[in-house]
Amino acid sequence: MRVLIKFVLMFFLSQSSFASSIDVDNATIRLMPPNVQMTAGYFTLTNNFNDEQILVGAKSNFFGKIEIHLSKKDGDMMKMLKQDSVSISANTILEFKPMGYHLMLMKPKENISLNQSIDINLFFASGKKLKVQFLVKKMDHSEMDHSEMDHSEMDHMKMGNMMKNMSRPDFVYPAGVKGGKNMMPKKLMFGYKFGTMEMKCCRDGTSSVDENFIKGLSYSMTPISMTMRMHMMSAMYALDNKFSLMAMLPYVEKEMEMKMLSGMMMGKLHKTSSRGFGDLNLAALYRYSKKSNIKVAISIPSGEFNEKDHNMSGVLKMMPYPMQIGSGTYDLILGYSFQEILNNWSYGVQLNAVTRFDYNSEGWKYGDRREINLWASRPISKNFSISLGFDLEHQENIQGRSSFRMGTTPTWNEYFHSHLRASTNFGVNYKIPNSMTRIGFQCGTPIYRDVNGPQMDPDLKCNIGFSKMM
Ligand SMILES: [Cu+2]
Repeated sequence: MRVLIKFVLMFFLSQSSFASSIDVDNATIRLMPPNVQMTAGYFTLTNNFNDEQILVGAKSNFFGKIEIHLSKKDGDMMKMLKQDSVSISANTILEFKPMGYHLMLMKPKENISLNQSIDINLFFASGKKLKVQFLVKKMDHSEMDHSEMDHSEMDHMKMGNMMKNMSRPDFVYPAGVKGGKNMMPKKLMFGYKFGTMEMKCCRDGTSSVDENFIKGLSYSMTPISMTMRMHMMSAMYALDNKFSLMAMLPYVEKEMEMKMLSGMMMGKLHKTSSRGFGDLNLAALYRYSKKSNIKVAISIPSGEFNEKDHNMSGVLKMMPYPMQIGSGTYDLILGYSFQEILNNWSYGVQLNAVTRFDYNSEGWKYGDRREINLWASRPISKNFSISLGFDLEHQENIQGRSSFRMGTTPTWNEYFHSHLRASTNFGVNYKIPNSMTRIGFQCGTPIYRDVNGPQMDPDLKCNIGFSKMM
């Protein structure tokens, strides 16, 4: 009995002396929207002891589960790490605050309301506990931590996974795949992509044809090669978790080498070139699910479609369809992207369809286009990933007829533009450590092509892309 009294006495004494030596101030719980099943608790902890105190956990009748977390910046990402304990050195103050240590309060028994006070017990390694009254307050969301994100449909573990995924080099699509991926809400992202395509003459059906074939079709000129370079500038802003807006503007450079097949200048080579800003693309992205999104875009005819250059005789002439920079038409672009990120690899698919409704003022339009792009990526280190891809594109013929059309070269023939082409692609993604900048590189070469020709056809297409989240 005496032992019991002594024990009880000791318990109360130590309890009270303990409480006076550890002070908790500003205990606050962040008010969350009603459907959110998770929030965070913050407070200031003062250790007046002459030795360190170790916080090992917290419990409350109000929450099904409480964990101690530490938010940490890892490159461009905030990560939350579960802590088994937090040590508070002798005679120091430790702040539990956004972007730092916090209590992760999960599975509330009922909805939390403003100014409600909730008791939470803090447990220390010494075996003591401290009862703290927390007050529910509205906190602004300017600080970036987990509560800024939408918790309504994901639990903490999934969110942790998402953040882990976003810091992976293969989170961003390979450079040859079109952009358009929902990012963090209220974030602005800039992108620059440089693409190049080398084309050779010529191909008809599934086999290549030479200049004699083209001469046999009574053309007096043939293209020999063509190079296309595109500088694509893009900006994306995420309105919220569901919607993002995107604008893309290309600067295009084209060069074509021609050869005279008959007449006085037979055998003569000639180069023509065109350059300028292409068609502006305005897109809305809608996150359809956690792994997929839908893109609806309008192509605005900001690019020139009556580019001229000097011909072999030095006369300024309208250049054929493939050398034009813009389409001259308002076009609808629909896209769908899916990406799944697994433990040590990821894969994705993207579909794109360009539909052109109207003819431009010169009386023609480019054909519709359908594309499918598949890829699989694998991180080979923290910052590098490699990818293998496959794409299939179907391009339709030009419709209508330009009033400047000439019968001298196959590039002016509206029926020599449709093709079905399959390519394999290889790519590398690199995420600059501790930065928000990513670089991607991808090259592809055709493995199957069936063209309406004679038509020029690419041997190699390469893209290098940069993106930076602000
Ligand atoms: Cu947390």
